Amino acid sequence: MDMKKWLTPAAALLLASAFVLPSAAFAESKQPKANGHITQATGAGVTLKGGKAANVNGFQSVDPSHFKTKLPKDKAKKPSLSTQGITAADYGNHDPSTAIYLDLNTLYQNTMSTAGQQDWYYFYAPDASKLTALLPAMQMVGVDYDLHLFHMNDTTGALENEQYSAYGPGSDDQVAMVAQPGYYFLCVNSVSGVDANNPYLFEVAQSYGYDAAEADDNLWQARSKTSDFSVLGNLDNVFDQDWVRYTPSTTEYAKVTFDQLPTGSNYVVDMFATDANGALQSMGGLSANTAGKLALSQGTTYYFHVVSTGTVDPAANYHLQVSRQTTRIGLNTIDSDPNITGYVNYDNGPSMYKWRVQHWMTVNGSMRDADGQAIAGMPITLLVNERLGQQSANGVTDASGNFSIYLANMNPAVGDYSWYGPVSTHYYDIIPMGLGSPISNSNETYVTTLYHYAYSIYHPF
Ligand SMILES: [Ca+2]
Ligand SMILES: [Ca+2]
Ligand SMILES: [Ca+2]
Repeated sequence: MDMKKWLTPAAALLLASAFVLPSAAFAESKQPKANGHITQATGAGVTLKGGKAANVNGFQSVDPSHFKTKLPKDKAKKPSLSTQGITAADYGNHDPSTAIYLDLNTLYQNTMSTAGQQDWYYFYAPDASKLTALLPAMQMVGVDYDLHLFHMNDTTGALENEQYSAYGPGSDDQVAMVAQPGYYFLCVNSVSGVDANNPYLFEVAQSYGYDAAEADDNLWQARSKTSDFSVLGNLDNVFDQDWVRYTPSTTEYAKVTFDQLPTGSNYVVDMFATDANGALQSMGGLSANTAGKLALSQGTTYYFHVVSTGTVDPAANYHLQVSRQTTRIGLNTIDSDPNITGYVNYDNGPSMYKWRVQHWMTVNGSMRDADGQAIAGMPITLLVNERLGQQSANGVTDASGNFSIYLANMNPAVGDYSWYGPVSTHYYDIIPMGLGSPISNSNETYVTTLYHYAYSIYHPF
């Protein structure tokens, strides 16, 4: 079978990033075009949809004996590939009881007659295996068909374990199911528009040697992970897509590693963030044996999507890891009113050096990870607990991870403490100051104390 004639080209895998991507590994290098799999999440704007309601009555009223009688394969109703551009034939298979028998690993085509129509098929899985149903996107603008896959309960005849793929117009649909021997049903549902002149193409592929996370071939089948996860999986067939879902419980700075790949493989992992409208926004991707670091926001759902852009090696695993990285905020200098600014000691002990401030202050520092790598574009908040109230100001790290935060109007100090100097007595407060970011946990904020200068009184001797 020549898969290429019905595979859609991959869309751009890399779009503008909404996230901080400090590692060169995340740079906008072109990903190779996919040609060995169906690409369904074609970049930004794939809206998450729930499964479309199909023929609910039909799901529960299947008589298995009816289908067993059809086991001599009803080839007469099978669309013939020799008839390319099949005309708008209506095979009348619009509910489960009129489903047409399919062979596995065989490419079919059929046409929808009217919008809202469902076409039903069934097939037999002779052994324990993985089933992958494929439905390339319709080319007519706005026409959207979805896929629903069911196992049929041999005893009751009910269609169970519905798995679906409900990507929007222009996106391929694909859904997988780990199967035991038995009958399975496939519904192609025209959920938006219809193209009565051009057929839809579809196939149910069978594969073995799949990983433990299957079936995970689309968003709705994505495996949910918690913080600091590591996945060992494989691509068991050329269409296999492995989706992982991750919603951080706290905002974090994470390292994404994609390695231990089969020799010579062209596996990639694409990353997406779900926006406020539920649409996926591409964050870029990683090619083989690379890693990158990025900030992940609390409560945002991220998806990781592993595919091959070439061949697959079912015997070899890939490794995908997302691990939280520690971060560190460093203080360089604090500038303040020129009359008092400096790093001074108001005590006899060498450990009592502090930055002295009055009227205003500018805090200069940097943010880095445990590897010393600069963290760019990260908001930093400055908090100062003056004796007369708390103040705050904000800044953002630059490309080198440096920040400079200006606090314009400080309150007067009270003068809790005094220091007897050679010419005058200085009165001042000791006040705490902190620096933190959304990705800093409590151990990773920077906290120190300052001398908040109040006034001095001259003494001649
Ligand atoms: Ca669809
Ligand atoms: Ca897999
Ligand atoms: Ca998969």
